[in-house]
Amino acid sequence: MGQRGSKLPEARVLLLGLDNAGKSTLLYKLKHNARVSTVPTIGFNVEMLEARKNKKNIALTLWDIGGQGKMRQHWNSFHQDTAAIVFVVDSSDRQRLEEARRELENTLRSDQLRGRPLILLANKQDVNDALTGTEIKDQFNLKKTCSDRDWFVQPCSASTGVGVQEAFRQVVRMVKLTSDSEAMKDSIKETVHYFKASMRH
Ligand SMILES: Nc1nc2c(ncn2[C@@H]2O[C@H](COP(=O)(O)OP(=O)(O)O)[C@@H](O)[C@H]2O)c(=O)[nH]1
Ligand SMILES: [Mg+2]
Repeated sequence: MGQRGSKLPEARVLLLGLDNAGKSTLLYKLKHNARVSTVPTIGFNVEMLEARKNKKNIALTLWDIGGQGKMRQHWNSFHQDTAAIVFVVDSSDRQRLEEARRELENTLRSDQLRGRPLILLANKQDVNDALTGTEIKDQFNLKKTCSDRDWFVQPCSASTGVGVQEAFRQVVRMVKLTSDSEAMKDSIKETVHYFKASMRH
């Protein structure tokens, strides 16, 4: 009769973004508040973090899925039951910004991610000349792409830790718990809306 029995409401958070964006660094910064040297993720890393939401303890499971080309085809299998999407961008890599934008748009097209909140992390803000959160928001045209979901842009540096706790708090705030009746109602509404739309075709 230990901890195992006391199951907390759990929310799955997907950490997505191109390879080298800083997903693994961010995950370990959050988990251990430490700087660790990461290796390119093959497969995935997962960590559980506890938080408080609506006066309840909840457990967030953060899934850091390998961003490399050959893993991307598996992203879909991770989409099910996702409560929030965290998309990490390397704000200092202007050359791959367009690739990141396309990747995000593809991700958001997934049926299983419909209506899920998006927290976009404009990472590597410690690098000179990095694009600001606002610049990335505009370049990604988030207002338009995310008209059907809650979204938020958080500038941060996974290396120095600046903005990382704020990002986590924002995830907790925006995450939809399925045990939370309001979120459940939203999710039912979305499903009904979806069915109605597909009946018209
Ligand atoms: N300057 C800087 N480098 C970072 C930051 N976050 C990650 N990195 C570096 O970027 C590289 C890729 O990070 P990693 O977490 O492995 O990226 P992933 O492929 O998205 O998991 C590593 O060399 C990290 O040390 C950051 O905020 N600032
Ligand atoms: Mg990684």
